[in-house]
Amino acid sequence: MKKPMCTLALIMALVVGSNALAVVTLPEDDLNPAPFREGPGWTLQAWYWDTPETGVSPADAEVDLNDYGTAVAEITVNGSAAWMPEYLGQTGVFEVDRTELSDLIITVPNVPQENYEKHVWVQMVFYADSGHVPNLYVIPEGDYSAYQVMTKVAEQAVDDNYLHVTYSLTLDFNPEWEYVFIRPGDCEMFVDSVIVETQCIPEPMSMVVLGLGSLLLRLRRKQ
Ligand SMILES: [Ca+2]
Ligand SMILES: [Ca+2]
Repeated sequence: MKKPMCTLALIMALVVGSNALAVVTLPEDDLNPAPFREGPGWTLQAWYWDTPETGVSPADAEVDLNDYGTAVAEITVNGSAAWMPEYLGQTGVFEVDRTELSDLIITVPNVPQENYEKHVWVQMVFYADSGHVPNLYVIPEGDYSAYQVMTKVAEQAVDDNYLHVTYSLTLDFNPEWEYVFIRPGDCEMFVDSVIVETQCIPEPMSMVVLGLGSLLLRLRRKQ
């Protein structure tokens, strides 16, 4: 019985070791990292839109730590929406104007398998008139009828105008991909940056089966 325990300890050490080595450093606005950062099934994608090259829509993630595909941020516009190189002291800002029916929609690909739970965590820096805070929704696999409202979990000022706001949501299933749908509350919103993190949690049973499977495989190779 000693051998399996040693193998298990080795696997645990490898997992813990590789996590401890990986350190994510983002350029800016990472004031409230997801509690599940760098856990299993985790993704991170971020947009800053700070240069004319990145200040476009749709835009691939500028920081892309998503093993399952490339996340895309798109400002959908009915009237007009504009990228500005600078606005009220922040660099590279997108205007998303509800009175012009514009929204910011982020598509996040994910692990293509059935899992039993999914976490979504969003940090956003923006300015809006009269302290308005936008509404955030998660739209699983683009099905608008299945939308879920994200909960605002933290808010802090980054300067006289801009707010850093954190939103969280846990789904009780795992869509293969989702929209993070950002809609200003009946006003203009000036978005400086968005950081999205997700985590798909495998079922406890399949974790056990996976663990046993790799253990058996290792034991077999040893023989
Ligand atoms: Ca900024
Ligand atoms: Ca920016």
